Amino acid sequence: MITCKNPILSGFYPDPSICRVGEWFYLVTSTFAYFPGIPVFRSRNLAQWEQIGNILTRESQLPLQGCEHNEGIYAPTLRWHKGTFYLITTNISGGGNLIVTAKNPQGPWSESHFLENARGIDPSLFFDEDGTCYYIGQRENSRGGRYNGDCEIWIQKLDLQTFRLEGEAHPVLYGFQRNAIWPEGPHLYKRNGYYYIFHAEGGTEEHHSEMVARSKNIFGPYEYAGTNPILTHRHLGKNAEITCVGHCDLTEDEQGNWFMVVLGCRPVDGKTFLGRETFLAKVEWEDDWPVVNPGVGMLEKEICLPGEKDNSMPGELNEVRNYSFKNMTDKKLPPDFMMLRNPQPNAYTIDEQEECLKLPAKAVAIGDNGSPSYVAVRQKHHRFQAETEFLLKAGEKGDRAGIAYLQNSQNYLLAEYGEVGADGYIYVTVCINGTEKILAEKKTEKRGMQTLRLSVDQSLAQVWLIRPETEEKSQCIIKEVDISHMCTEASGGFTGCTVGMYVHSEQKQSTGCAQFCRFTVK
Ligand code: 6LW
Repeated sequence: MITCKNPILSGFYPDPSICRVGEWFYLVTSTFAYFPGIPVFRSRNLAQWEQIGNILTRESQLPLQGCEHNEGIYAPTLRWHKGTFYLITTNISGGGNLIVTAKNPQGPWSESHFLENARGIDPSLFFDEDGTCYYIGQRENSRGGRYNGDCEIWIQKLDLQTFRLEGEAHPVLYGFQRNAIWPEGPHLYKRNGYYYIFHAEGGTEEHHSEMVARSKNIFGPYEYAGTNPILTHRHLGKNAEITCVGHCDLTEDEQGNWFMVVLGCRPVDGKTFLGRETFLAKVEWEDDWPVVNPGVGMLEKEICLPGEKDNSMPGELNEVRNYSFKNMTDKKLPPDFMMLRNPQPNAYTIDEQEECLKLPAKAVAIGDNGSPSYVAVRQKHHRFQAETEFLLKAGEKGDRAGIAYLQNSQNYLLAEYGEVGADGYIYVTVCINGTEKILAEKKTEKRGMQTLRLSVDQSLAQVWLIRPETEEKSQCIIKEVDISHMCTEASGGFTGCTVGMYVHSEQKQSTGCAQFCRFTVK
């Protein structure tokens, strides 16, 4: 037996989808405007997960130019059939529903095959026993009406040779008929002669829930379970430890045990900074209906799994993430690093000689709709410190480098170093709903190598200038920044916060850059 801690993926990992091939489970989540798109993880015991890559790694697969922070990649589904992995998702701002395929989940993944005749979002695939592939998704209700949550779940045959839907589209489930909004995130399974549709409902916020319906015929009519919603935390209130639970995907292990991955949030004092995270629950079947975490009916912080601890896999939540850019012979960023939209080939360099990550001072600011010099990881804890050691090689007046902490293009915090004449300055800037405000501007004693630290404790942040050689000389630049505006409840949208290295220039064409030799999050 092994104890599994929830969430299994902490931080911004929404819309999880899972599939198993032999002894390995694979898991993917959505990524919106971040690049590369769709991280892929593997696990043998469902408790310990290792990121083995990203699925959409090329601009040709994932055009994100000009997309808003909450556009780009929506909910994906990962499936395996006869030796091939299929990943289906929606690029909401760049071509709609698409499929990529691979023999190995680590890649290489194919170019995107856009499904020209598939409307809507949240696509999923189902392979029936005879090998026929079906598309199931959510779309605006064909009965007309505005896109106000009145949607339907529909199914259609899909030809995987031509990537075209074939035959008739069958709407099978509607929300408004039952006074429910946003039926979405559907997945289709077959068990004991029944087709099952699991789908989310109520919107991805605090009314989120998971429903199930079944039919002997793939195109319905589907009958909802009398026990619906089979999973929700909405009755626990907005201040429950885990909220917004819904949007699940199921898997069966080699012994025939069933599990679901599902998204949920962990607000503190009504504020969510970590976005929607991935949780695991057990599923059992009674009278051919699913029961989630029998006897409990909700997500649990810990669940007991049948497997064993896997010593070849990383621990649970990485408590310290220490990235040094020395000896990086493959010159590629670790897979958990992300940038925004479509970074150009020269967006970063790993400089072996200087043993650093080099980011150019670009005129694209973090709130702009382009691809700024921002290389980030997800916030995984309510309290954390992000620290980086870097050298700014200013090319122009107004070049700055440091740490950015980002919710979206309207809400962020910057801790930066810049030079004016012979002097160095530390700047702390906050952006609330699109309005930037400088909170601190402090002269430093020393130019050259800088170490900046951002400390976050729920909705409060501090910025420090660290003197690694004499810690007592470290200087608190600002002691109490209110970052409440960075929570999902205030900013809206689908993503959690990220934190990373950031370089910016006020000038259009700076030749400046910053060399980061270390980035630590703990
Ligand atoms: C996802 C959909 C949703 O595709 O949010 O609110 C979208 N519902 O199911 C992005 O996560």
